Amino acid sequence: MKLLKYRLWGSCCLFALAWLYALATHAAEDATSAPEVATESTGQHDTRMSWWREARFGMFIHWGLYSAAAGAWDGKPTSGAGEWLMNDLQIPDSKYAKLVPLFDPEKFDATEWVRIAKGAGMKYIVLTTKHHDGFALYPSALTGWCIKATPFKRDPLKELAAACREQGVKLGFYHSIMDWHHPDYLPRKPWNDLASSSPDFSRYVGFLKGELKELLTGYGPISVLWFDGQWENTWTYERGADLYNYVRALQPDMIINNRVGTEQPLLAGQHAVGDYKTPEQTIPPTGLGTDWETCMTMNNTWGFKANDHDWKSVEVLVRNLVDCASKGGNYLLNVGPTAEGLIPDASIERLQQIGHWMQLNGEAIYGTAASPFAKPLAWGRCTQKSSGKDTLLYLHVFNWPADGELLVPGLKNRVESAQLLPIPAQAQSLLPVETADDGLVLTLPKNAPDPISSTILVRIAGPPDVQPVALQQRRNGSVLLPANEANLHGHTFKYESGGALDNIGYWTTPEDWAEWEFQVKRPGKFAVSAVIAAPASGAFELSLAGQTLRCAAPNTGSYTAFKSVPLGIMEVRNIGKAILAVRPIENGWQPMNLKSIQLTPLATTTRSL
Ligand code: FHN
Repeated sequence: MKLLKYRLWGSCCLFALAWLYALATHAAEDATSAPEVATESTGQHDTRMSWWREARFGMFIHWGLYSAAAGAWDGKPTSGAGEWLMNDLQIPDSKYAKLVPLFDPEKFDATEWVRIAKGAGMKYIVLTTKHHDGFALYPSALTGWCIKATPFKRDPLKELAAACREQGVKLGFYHSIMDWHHPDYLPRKPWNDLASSSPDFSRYVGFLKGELKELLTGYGPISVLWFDGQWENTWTYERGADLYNYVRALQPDMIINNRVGTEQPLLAGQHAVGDYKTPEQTIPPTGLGTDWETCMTMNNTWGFKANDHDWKSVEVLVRNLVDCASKGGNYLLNVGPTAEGLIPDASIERLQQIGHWMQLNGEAIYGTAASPFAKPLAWGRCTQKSSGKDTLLYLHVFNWPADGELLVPGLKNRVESAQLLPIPAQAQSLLPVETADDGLVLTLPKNAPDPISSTILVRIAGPPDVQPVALQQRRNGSVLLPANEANLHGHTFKYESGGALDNIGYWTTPEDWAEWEFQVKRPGKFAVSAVIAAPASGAFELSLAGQTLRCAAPNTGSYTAFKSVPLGIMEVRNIGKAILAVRPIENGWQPMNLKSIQLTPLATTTRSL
């Protein structure tokens, strides 16, 4: 009996020692003093970022236990994103666990996934190793809430890492700071029925670091660490800075996004932590003055949802990629594979078409810098890269000019050459270029090589020299007044840019009005038209050179269904400055998006300027 008591006493002591050691270890790893964020010289930073800036285009993969739910629970579809099912339907952890036996991705083929990404022109992949539900997609030694508990006894991260190495694609890991399952995570979710009675957030942070150590020492070089779920108030500046240092020490060449840092307001002496900014589901109107990457879904969900068929068109996706690059950013486009391990066909179809475009135009994206033009161009976007003493300007033409003349506004450089991509191996196919007082005018073939975005490579001498220019009448006498050149008077409406957007939007206040100032060299009568998108018909007034025109904006079906609408005839009698204004009509006004106003000279006055 005595022996038994001693054994019992002995094992209690051992357990207590082990617990104290674990506490000490986790606590030690959860240093919360305000550490100096890992410092490096600008040159070292640029070296570390260089492959990422060259890449411009990556694949985001949201794959986890939630994929087995496919966006529904007990037959009830969730209205939110697939990976937020547990939160949105307040599913208790103990019930959510019924997904575990359903996650058995027998059709998972890492080589195929990487082939699809590479074929689309994507240079890196970022895979969710753990999303907010806390389920680790790899066999962790720190928790049973991981892939070991499922029927799938392989390690998808190991297979993906090998496939990425094999095909020369960089591998990144997404890892959520927020954890709806771990008993020590705070704030505790009310539906977490497994949480411990005495949660210890520091112990959770020690666990989080333990997971990251497994990931950053077990799968070879990891190129990107994509943190997320940093917005709850338990995640402080100190913890973010400490975690940044911690993971940088494990893989010094790795790039870490800004979501490692807290969302709480920074205090004096604190600065944003992380190597790049991460706008989500939107493309900023201009660059962000630092490295940035827009992440975006192809439909409306990150994690797979069987009933989400709202897929973006290839046109929108390609133009988003171009738009990001033209503003000095990357585009991280998401796929949400099924629990079987398959990327949805609709995603694959789009990625294949994007890949075809990239095969012909990729040089205009990879390794490029932001446009030298202060504003988006009326006909599309521009990217650039230097070439010896020259600069290569890549003109991405979304809207091919009907009259075959493309104005590159304000560009003053000498042009060495201008030609369409892809450059044919045989004869030179140089485009005629003329210098006008408002920029360069390229004469283009009648048909656009690609209806989504055609690329013109213009080699100019020296760095770009772009001067501000007033809007002018074109040589064929027409005048284009684009949204981004409007003077906006009001506080509600604004110029929207990003992806397919290039318009005056949020015009919900009839007091707001817009005007354009432009130069007329040859007066005369003009047919006036506008490119408008509106979900309801409304009335507005045009004024120009002392005349007014009451106009009807049609219901085009939506704020993105743009149509060219004839508005009427107006006359400009004098050479020089003219001002055209658009004002809503009280009572008749309905919000509309306005892309541009066009003045086309009537036949009687048409002759080349
Ligand atoms: O809550 C997540 C969401 O599920 C998804 O992972 C996106 C992707 O960036 N990040 C968070 C929302 O901002």
